[in-house]
Amino acid sequence: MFTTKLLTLALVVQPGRVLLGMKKRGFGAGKWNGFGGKLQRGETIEQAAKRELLEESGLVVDSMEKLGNIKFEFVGETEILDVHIFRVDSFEGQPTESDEMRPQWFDLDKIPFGQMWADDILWFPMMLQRKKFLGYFKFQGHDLIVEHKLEEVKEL
Ligand code: 6OG
Repeated sequence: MFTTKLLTLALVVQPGRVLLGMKKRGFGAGKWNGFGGKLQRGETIEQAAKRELLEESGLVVDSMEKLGNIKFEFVGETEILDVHIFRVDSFEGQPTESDEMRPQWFDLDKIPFGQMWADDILWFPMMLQRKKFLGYFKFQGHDLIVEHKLEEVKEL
């Protein structure tokens, strides 16, 4: 019996660079990633994405663009992570370290894919080109992708 957990992930992009956070604790600790997390009761996915971005990076955003949805399965586990991915191009505030994340800007030709989830290198190019995408990744452990599908779509 599989269960699904809804999660958000926001990538903040500026001309020539992207903001990533070093995850300091919990799931994915030690990896650079966008900012996000679980929905709270009563929240829409977009509300959760904005709240998580604010909590983890200190940035306030007005609008975000929904670009992707990826479902992750882990061999031996029954919980599917249903991650909704947003791109943010304008924001207010300064990136600020939180308990969970240490934010840092990366030039687009120096994105640290070697220290990120293994799926990221496959969909980041689409995200950076504002293409919408749907994906499914099956992981064995936290580093090995054993199966995946990724497609560009017109609408999510
Ligand atoms: P918390 O458990 O900290 O939320 N996330 C992933 N992000 C990428 N790029 N690849 C994955 O491949 C991921 N699995 C989860 C979603 C976890 C955060 O990590 C993201 C959330 O933003 C497996 O609340």
